[in-house]
Amino acid sequence: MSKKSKQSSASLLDPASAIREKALELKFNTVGFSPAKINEKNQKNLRTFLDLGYHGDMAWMENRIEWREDPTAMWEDAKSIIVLGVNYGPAEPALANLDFDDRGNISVYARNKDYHDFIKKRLKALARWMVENLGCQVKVFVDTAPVLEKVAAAQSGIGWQGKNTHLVSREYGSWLFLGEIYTDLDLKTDRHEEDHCGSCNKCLSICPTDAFPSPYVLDAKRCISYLTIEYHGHIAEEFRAPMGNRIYGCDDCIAICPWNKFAEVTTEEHVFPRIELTAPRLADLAELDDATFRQVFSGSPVKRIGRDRFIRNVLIGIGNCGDKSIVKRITPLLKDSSPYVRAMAVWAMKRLLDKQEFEDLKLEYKDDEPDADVLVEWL
Ligand code: B12
Ligand code: SF4
Ligand code: SF4
Repeated sequence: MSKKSKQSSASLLDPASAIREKALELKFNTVGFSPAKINEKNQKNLRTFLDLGYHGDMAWMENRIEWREDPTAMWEDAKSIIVLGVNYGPAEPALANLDFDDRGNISVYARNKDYHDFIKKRLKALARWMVENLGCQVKVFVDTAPVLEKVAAAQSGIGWQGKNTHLVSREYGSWLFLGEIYTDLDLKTDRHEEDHCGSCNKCLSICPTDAFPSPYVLDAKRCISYLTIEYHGHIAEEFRAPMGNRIYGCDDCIAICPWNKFAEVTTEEHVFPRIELTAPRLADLAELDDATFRQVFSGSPVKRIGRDRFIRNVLIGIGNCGDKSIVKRITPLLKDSSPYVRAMAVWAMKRLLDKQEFEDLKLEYKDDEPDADVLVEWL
C-alpha cells in the first residue's frame, strides 16, 4: 500500500486524529475540536459587551453579529470548528522593557513578522490536506473574521477564558495565537478544560488603565492595546501617563498570569524578536517619516497603524520618559502635518519642560496652529 493510501484510510477511520497529526506536522502547537455552535451564555455576553459600548470605535464588531454568535449563520453546513494554536512564548521576561523609560515597548506578538500571514498559510495547507484526504468542505480564519475565537477555543478544550478574557492554556500559558477551520465534518470534542483562575486576580490588578469593570469583562476602550492599535483619535489625557512607554499593544495582564510558568519558549522563527523592535529608543522612533517608518516596520503588524498613529503613541512614551534632552529632537513635530502628532508633541513638551519654557514655546507656536484639538493641548 502506498504512503498516501495508507494515510487516507487512517484518515477515514479517525479523521480527528489524522487532522491533529497533520496539524502538528504543519507546526501548530495545539489542536482542539468544537461543535460549530456558540453556547447561549457567550451569545448573551457578546450582545451585552456591545450594548455597553465596550468595543469603543471598533464599529466593525457590530457587523455580522449573527455570524459571530452562530457559525452556521455564516455557513449553514458548518458542523465543527477546528481550533489551532501557535505558541509565541517569549524567551525573555515579557515586561522587562517597561523599566527603561527612554525605550519604547512593543508588545511581544509584534516584535517580528505579522502572525496573520504565516498562520493563514498554515491553515490553508491543513485545509487543502483535509479536502484532498477527507473529502470535506472547509473555511479558514485567523483574527479578522466575525468569529468568537477565544470562545471556540475554550469550547474545544485547549484552554479556558481567564479573568483577563484571554484564552489561557495549561501547556502554553497566555502565549497562543489562535486560528480556526470550519468544516462540514462532524468531529467530536475530545478535550475539556476547567477554569483554573481560582482566587487569583493578578491580571485585574496589574492593568495600568483599569480596563476590567469586573472579572472576565474587558472594557476595550480603556485598554492600551485598543488605544495604541485600534483607536484613530487623540488618546484621552487620563490614559497617557498610565501608558508609560507602551507604544504598541500591551502585555501586562497576559504576562503576569501564573500559568505562564508552564509556558514553553517558542521555536517559531517568525516571532523571534527583531533586535531593533525589541527596545527601540523613543527619540529615534520620533524621527521616522512615512518612508522610514514603512521600511523599519516592513512585514511587522506595527506597519498596519501607519506612521502618524505610531508617532502619536511614541510621543506619549516621550512625555512619560522624564528626559528633557529629548526636547530638541521632538521640536520639529510641533509643525508636523498630522494634528495627532502635533497634539501629542505639545503634551510631551508640557511634561518635559518647566512652566516658563513651555510658555515661551507656546508664544512661538500657538498662533500658527490651525487645529482646535491641538490648540486645546496648548491651552
Ligand atoms: C477585538 C479584539 C481585541 C480588542 C478587544 C479584546 C477583547 N478582550 O475582546 C483589543 C484591541 C482590546 C484586543 C487586545 C488584545 N488582543 Co485581541 N482580539 C480581538 C478580536 C478581533 C475579537 C475579540 C472579541 O470578539 N471580543 C468580543 C468580546 C465580547 O469577547 P471576549 O473578550 O471573549 O468576551 C467574553 C467575556 O468577556 C465573557 N463574559 C463573561 N462574563 C461576562 C459578563 C458581561 C457583562 C460581559 C459583557 C461579558 C462577559 O463573554 C464574552 C463573550 O464570550 C480577537 C480575534 C477574534 N476574531 O476573536 C483578537 C484576539 C482575542 N486578540 C488576541 C491578542 C493576542 C490580543 C492582545 C494580547 C494583543 C496585545 N498584546 O496588545 C490584547 C489582549 C487584551 C485582553 N486582555 O484581551 C488573540 C488572543 C489569543 C488568546 N490566547 O486568547 C486573539 C484571539 C487574536 C488571535 N487570533 O490570536 N483584542
Ligand atoms: S492589555 Fe494592558 S491595558 Fe489592556 S486590559 Fe490588559 S493590562 Fe489592561
Ligand atoms: S492572572 Fe490569574 S485570574 Fe488572570 S487569567 Fe491568569 S490565572 Fe486567571
